[in-house]
Amino acid sequence: MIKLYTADTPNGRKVSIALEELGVPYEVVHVRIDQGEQMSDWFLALNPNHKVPVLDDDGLVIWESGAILLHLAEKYGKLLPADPKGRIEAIQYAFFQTGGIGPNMGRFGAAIRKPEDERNPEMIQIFGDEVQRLCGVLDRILSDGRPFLAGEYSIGDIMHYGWLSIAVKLGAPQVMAFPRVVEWTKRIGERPAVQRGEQIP
Ligand SMILES: N[C@@H](CCC(=O)N[C@@H](CS)C(=O)NCC(=O)O)C(=O)O
Repeated sequence: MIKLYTADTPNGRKVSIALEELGVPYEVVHVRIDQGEQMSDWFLALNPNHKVPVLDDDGLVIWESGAILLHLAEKYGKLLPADPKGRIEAIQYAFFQTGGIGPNMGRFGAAIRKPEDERNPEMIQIFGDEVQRLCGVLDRILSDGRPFLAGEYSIGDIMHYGWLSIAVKLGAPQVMAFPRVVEWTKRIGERPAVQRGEQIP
């Protein structure tokens, strides 16, 4: 049985969205990161990096959302194109997210959520500009009319969706400046499996 340790965050939801898309049964453990539960001994034994998501697949424990999605896609033979070029493209987009949109949107969000008297305008500018630049890159990729990043729907799309869908819902100008990115985010959000995965936990 698959056990997913997650929280109501964009990174956690990547995995519930993928599991819903695969139609695989799984058990959910809600890790209360709002209460610091990720620092408890039992959780550190699963992930020394104290972050969700973590997947326990019958004793095989995996952390880092990209590694988890790659494992699931390979195990169930879905969410990765079958042809070698499409397959490595999907993996490339998954890596691109963990080094790009993930950390930059995370830090941008943290910077703008600070109380007004603690806000650092320089940090907001730096991370906001980088988010906008990365959205411009995605826009350029989508400009050839492809419906999804690697052609067909893949782990590369799921990795990007969580953060970008929040930004679109909030109307963040860094993302709204790129209609193709907004459209692609909405296309993913219409999938029933995505809507189910977004309800977890
Ligand atoms: N690179 C990691 C990022 C995971 C991550 O940042 N998780 C956040 C929630 S979105 C977390 O658990 N934060 C708790 C902490 O840092 O202590 C991944 O892709 O899995």
